[in-house]
Amino acid sequence: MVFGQVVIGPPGSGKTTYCNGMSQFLNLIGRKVAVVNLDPANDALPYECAVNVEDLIKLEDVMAEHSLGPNGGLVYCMDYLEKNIDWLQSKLQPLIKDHYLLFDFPGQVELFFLHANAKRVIMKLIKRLNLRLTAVHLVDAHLCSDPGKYVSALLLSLSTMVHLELPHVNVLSKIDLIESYGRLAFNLDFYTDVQDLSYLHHHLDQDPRSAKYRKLTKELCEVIENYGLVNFTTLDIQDKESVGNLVKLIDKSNGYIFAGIEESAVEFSKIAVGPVDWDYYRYPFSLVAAVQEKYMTDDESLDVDEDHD
Ligand SMILES: Nc1nc2c(ncn2[C@@H]2O[C@H](COP(=O)(O)OP(=O)(O)O)[C@@H](O)[C@H]2O)c(=O)[nH]1
Ligand SMILES: [Mg+2]
Repeated sequence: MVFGQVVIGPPGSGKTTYCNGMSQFLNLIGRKVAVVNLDPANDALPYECAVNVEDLIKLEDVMAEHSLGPNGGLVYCMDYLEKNIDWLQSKLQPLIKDHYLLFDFPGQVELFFLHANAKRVIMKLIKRLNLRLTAVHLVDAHLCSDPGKYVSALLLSLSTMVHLELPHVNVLSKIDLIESYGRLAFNLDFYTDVQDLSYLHHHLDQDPRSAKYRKLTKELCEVIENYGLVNFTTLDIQDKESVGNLVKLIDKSNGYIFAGIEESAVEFSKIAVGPVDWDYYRYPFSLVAAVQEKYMTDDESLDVDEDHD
């Protein structure tokens, strides 16, 4: 069984930095990590990547050749990757024996809540290579500083969860910068726990641009609350404790914490079918003797064998 993470989120939310930091952290705790760059426009990679989609296709070439803009170009690239899934599979095959995988995806969010090709790439890999993947969805924490932007982050997170159908962890990234955006309208746990969005309405009214969409925003908040799926954890990629807490969550979501359980299940079944070599169903000899002494006369005494027969 091979475990890993699908790292997604809007452009600039910190995906590439995350893959770099996360791979170093996982190395430190003894996991062999392979980072797979699936962003065909990811220039100047800070990490050493085990597989690079740019060896297959480059966004720049696609845009020039097919007169496409960056968004159309990326949809084309994902389509091309799906058609050439055998190429990716052959590159990953030697790694899956002993590596933990980190997939660095492009930031075009519509690839993950609208188009089907990125999802199909992921699903094919899961099926062919028996992967256990968690989607780690990064959203810049600065979106919390504006109620309208926060609602759009919630909506994006929800639609990505529903579309991808993977174990999913939403992350407010760059949390170390949150104070630099001014005082938040609520405590941080209001934004992470997503408990009662009705408190946002008052703040939305204060901005004339948001007030215009009051009814729409209210309805959207209700949709988000009715699903009850979205919450966030926070991340400062430079803080080991913050990364460690996130690793624990991800390990729970994709089952990494149960990775050794298959072996122990085999061990357990060996014990279960084997002969019982201890008398777990008998009263201990000392207890029987005590009962004897208390309730019975000598000639009525229980016949207790030395070897507990
Ligand atoms: N302060 C801070 N900056 C970060 C953090 N994560 C990413 N960044 C910065 O955010 C910018 C965008 O990051 P990048 O990884 O390229 O984002 P991507 O487009 O999602 O791959 C870079 O300048 C990073 O240095 C973080 O946890 N804290
Ligand atoms: Mg990137």
